[in-house]
Amino acid sequence: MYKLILILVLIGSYGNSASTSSSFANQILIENVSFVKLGTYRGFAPDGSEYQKSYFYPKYSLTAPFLESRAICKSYDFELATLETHAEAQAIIKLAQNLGSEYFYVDAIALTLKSPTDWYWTKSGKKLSFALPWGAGEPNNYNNLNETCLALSSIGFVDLRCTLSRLFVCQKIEFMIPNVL
Ligand SMILES: *[C@@H]1O[C@H](CO)[C@@H](O)[C@H](O)[C@H]1NC(C)=O
Ligand SMILES: CC(=O)N[C@H]1CO[C@H](CO)[C@@H](O)[C@@H]1O
Repeated sequence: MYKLILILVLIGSYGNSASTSSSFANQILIENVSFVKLGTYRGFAPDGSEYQKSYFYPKYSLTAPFLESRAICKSYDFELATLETHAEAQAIIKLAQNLGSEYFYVDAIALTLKSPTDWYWTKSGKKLSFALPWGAGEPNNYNNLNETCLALSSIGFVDLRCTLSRLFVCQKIEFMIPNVL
């Protein structure tokens, strides 16, 4: 119940004002999201843990602002995608290359505009520990629009204004085997 209330609050504050949908309509939309599997990645985290996750994006070109994307992933027991390593970041860009020129939110936000390194995963609060494969000229804080959210595209990562409705990638961690040696 608590979770549902949180989602409604987020939708209320960040609902897509470009459409005529009320917050009630958005609430129904959340209940009817279906996802397409983008792919699976298996690799090693910096601490040596081996992990596998699958990525999903919303069907029917469903787009949402950053916070709403995060809430939608959560309401389906996913989380907005995080990336552990440069190798994983490159792999997900490669997967996105099949999808044309769309932008997909992932879970990071910037504390400094145009900084390629001052980005944090909102899930853990941790700073990115590797260099992101940015698109050419990115992050650029285009038109000084306060682009503090992170998205991936077929040409690399970009900074985006968090209130823009875009596609997004949710993840499901399938296993994480600690490195016990
Ligand atoms: C960007 O953020 C600054 C500081 O919060 C604010 O003054 C400015 O109006 C914002 N610009 C836009 C385009 O939202
Ligand atoms: C408003 C709306 O579209 N609701 C639909 C959500 O999905 C269920 C199951 O397919 C439908 O029965 C609802 O009509």
